[in-house]
Amino acid sequence: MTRSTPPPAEITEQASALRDKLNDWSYRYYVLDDPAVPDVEYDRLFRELSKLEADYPALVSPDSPTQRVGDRPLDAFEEVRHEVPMLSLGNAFDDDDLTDFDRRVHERLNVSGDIDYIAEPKLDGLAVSLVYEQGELVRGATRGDGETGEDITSNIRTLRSVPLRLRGDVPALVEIRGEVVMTHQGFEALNARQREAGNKVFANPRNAAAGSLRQLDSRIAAERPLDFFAYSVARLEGRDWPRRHSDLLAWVRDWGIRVNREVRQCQGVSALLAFYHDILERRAALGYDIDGVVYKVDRLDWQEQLGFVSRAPRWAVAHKFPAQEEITVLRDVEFQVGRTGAITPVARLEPVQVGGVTVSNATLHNMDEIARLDLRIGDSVVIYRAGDVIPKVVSVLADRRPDDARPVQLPAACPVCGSDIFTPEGEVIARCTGGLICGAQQKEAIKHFASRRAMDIEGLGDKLVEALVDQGLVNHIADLYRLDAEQVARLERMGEKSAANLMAALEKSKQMPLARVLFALGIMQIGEETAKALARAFGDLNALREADPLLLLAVPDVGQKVAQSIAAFFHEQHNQDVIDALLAQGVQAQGEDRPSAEFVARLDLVHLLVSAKALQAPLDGIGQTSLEKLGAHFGTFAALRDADDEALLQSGLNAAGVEAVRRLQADRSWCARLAHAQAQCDALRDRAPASSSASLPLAGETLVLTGSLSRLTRDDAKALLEQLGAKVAGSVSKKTSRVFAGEAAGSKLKKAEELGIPVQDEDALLALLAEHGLTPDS
Ligand code: I6G
Repeated sequence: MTRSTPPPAEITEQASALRDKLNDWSYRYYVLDDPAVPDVEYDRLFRELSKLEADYPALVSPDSPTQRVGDRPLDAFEEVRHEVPMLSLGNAFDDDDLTDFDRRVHERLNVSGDIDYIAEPKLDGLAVSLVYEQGELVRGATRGDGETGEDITSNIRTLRSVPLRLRGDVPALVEIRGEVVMTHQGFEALNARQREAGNKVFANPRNAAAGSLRQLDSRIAAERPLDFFAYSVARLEGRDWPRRHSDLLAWVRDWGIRVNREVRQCQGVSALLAFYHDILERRAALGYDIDGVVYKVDRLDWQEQLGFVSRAPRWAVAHKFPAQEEITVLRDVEFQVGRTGAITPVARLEPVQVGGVTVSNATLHNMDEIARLDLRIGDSVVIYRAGDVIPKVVSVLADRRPDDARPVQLPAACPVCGSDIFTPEGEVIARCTGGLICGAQQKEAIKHFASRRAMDIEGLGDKLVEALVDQGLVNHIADLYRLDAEQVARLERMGEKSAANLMAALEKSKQMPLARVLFALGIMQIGEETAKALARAFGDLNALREADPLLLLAVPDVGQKVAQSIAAFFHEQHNQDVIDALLAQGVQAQGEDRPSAEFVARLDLVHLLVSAKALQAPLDGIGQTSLEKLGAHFGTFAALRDADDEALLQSGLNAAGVEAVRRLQADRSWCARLAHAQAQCDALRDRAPASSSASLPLAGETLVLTGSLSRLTRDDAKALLEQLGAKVAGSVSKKTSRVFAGEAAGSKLKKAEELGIPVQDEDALLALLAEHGLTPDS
């Protein structure tokens, strides 16, 4: 197919049907608040349409839902003159202001009795104007100064809650006004992404929405979680105006544009006040920031009669809520330890009222955030509190900094257990390394240890762990094995039988394989797969717990972060003590006892040097090829350490390489470390089996299991296949060699078929296992 290939009629129809369906689903989702299908189904059809449009570019229409991805960056936004100015609203700050407003409306209209008002939340976002001609979105603009705004059409087109084409019976022209906001959820997710990418984080959702709408590159705007809510119609051509504002809002909805679901008709001031208090109470749960509510006289003829005063309508008023931002003083920063060992700085503040609540603490996330804010103790800070979200420090008022302001420092030791604090390479969150003994982490550590995929201690559920710790019977995992049946039986809701069962389960868990025990220790970054790889490589716990990170880096899939996390864990004496206690209680941690031949084969001098360089040894200016030459020439670190210039040149190094090795030779601590690591490698090599075991029957195969199996669990199937040397992956890719599909297999099966990967059923799987002497129960 080429760009010029005209689409066949049935393809054109198919694309049109897909577009209609997607637009209809968007309408159901955004306007009716009644999703027709799960998101995955929307995404599936969306991909289908994208594919058709990619194959036949002539099918692409400007109002296709696929045309929301953003366009080329602009140099600047064009100016837009608003034909009907975008005015502001007068404010009411209390009940008296509101009563005055209602009295003025009565007086001007010269009417008595309750007035019909339309009330709705006042969203704290950015006012925008949307112009639709013959139903098609032709322009989106910011408010600007009310007279002139900026043309942000390309950004507005990326918002899924803004239809590119109106539905139903549309007027020749309509200009709709409303607010663009970012939800709390969208805001938190965006800031998390920004933080991760080392980009600027936004102080509040309003700033984030404003920054996103003012992106000259609409592809960036397209990735920002922005939402639109319409609140009025400014121009209407080709049809008569209705009688009421509420009729207009109903039309807007029918045209497929979202109007806030909280809009209500209220008669008289008392109904307005009831609305105000109801929304104020539910403010936190709305999911987006609001700074008040707006009341409008419903009858449009009355609106016209009332007119405007100093650029604000006399027929509407904004009833303001207490502010969500306040200024206060940072008294101190304390550090809290989370259940997973994450160390979080917390701001202790001079108490201040924010949004009607007294705030004296705020989160600071991590040390990078403190550096970004340039925060010192004693500073005046701006606090933001969105709904029931924990308040945040969003900025520092640097010009108010007192002379005695002090910098914030991360403590060297965990404030709960005194273990070292460690910030993994490339991460911003500092962590306590006392995973096994830290009081803040103890319950989580024990629950994880007992869990099914770890030590699988049946009967030791979360509630029982809580009770054991709360009663002081267990402080760390090794204490579990010191429990006796009588102590346990005395606990609430435990009887002799349950206690005896628990004792039996604990006894059974002593025979767990090394990989399970490693996983059960809850070392940061060590999931089940890494635990298996470590167990396979080292074969026993003692070699592993002493290993230098240089050796750990030779284990498949272990990178610097993981290696440093393991080393930090075992470096902590408390953790070593708990492991000793576990072993003393009879926990076996059974491995192969010997390191694997493949692992040991990797532990040569080249590996040590390459890893040392990665861990910042003074080897700058020497590349991989030269390190390989050194490894091949000298064989051991001892030989390299003693080499003179001549020997180094003989190995094939150039002058810069020689200089680099000289620097390494002069670095006593690196020399000692490399010598020690070399000794560890030699010891492992001595214990390794002579030949490689890579000749397992399924070595080199990557398999995927999908659907439900009836004769064995997927976990068991995985374990058995791995015993035969296969890698069992979680998703299908080009690397997959075959797929075993049980009942009701879904997307993985489909993908395998698309990629032409062989698919077999459960019988074939069982036959394969049986062929190699394995049965589900073996
Ligand atoms: O700034 C505003 C927020 C909400 C408004 C507004 C509104 O209605 C819910 N309505 C008007 C008429 C104006 N500003 C001028």
